Amino acid sequence: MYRDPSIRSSEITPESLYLSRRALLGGIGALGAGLVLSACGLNVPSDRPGQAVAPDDTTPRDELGDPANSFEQITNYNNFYEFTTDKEAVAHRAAGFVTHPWTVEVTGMVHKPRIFAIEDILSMFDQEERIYRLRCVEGWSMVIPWQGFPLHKLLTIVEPTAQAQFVRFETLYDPDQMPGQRDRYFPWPYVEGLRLDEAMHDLTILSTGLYGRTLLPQNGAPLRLVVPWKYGFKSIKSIVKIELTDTMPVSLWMAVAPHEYGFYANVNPDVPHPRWSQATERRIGELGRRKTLLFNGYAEQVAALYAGMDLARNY
Ligand SMILES: Nc1nc2c(c(=O)[nH]1)N[C@H]1C(S)=C(S)[C@@H](COP(=O)(O)O)O[C@H]1N2
Ligand SMILES: [Mo]
Repeated sequence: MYRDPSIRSSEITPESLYLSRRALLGGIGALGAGLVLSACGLNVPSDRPGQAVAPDDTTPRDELGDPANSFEQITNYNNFYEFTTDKEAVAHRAAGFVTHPWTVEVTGMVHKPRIFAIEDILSMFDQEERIYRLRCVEGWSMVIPWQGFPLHKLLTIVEPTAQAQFVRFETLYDPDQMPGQRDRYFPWPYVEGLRLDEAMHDLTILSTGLYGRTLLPQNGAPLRLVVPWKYGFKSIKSIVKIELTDTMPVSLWMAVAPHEYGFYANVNPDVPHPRWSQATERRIGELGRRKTLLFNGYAEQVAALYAGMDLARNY
């Protein structure tokens, strides 16, 4: 790889590597035991989510012009309960997580069920860059430059049958590696689900990397879902199984607290969580709060999926 000899290696951040690569490529710039839980959060987020890098005109930006969070922030402030509920300890606790060999079984109501090795997935699908906002249901957000590919490409290959209406995703179950799974309060493994039309939407991706680097364990290596118009908990990490079904899947959070976390979980400033408002959010690295956007700012692309639906009832 080309290195500018005037830059000391200690100054080469993942962002600068990523940006130089982009430039080379011509790219542009109610709860049991009375426990009170929030999906993905036991505590109020702290204010030390990793080092910020002041955005400049080389910083990747989303389509609204919002600058991406730094690699440091994105990889050191995580929700991944299989490792720990402490957001700033996930990176350390997940460091030795074995993501190779890895297979993803795609099964259920499909004509061509298949077990993909992660290498197959990486070689079969071109990796695209998608700079998306991620809004956690707890009230914080980031902008993340993902690499990945649309889920519909994988689903098309396995050919869903006419009966298939939903897609159910499962994370690895391995308490030896994921000590959080010894916590019997949660019905492991982590499960999430989408309606088939949501899963086929072009904004819905399977991610394999960020900032031009292979995904790290804390971000859901080697393969995680990203659904940018839904609360972050829908974006399930470290997926081992994808099942097409005619039954609405029950996600881990629905099982734990059904009146707080529904199947849809679309970002919506007008539908408060039972215990807090969703009208505003704290962008990691910013002071103060900003207004939360309907469907996290992706309404133009996705509102039609929910035409005629009561979004307060279908939370
Ligand atoms: N398997 C699994 N997937 C998960 C979670 C989790 O605890 N386990 N947390 C979710 C939540 S609450 C959020 S906000 C995002 C955070 O993704 P990030 O750490 O990559 O920013 O991952 C989601 N995916
Ligand atoms: Mo979250």
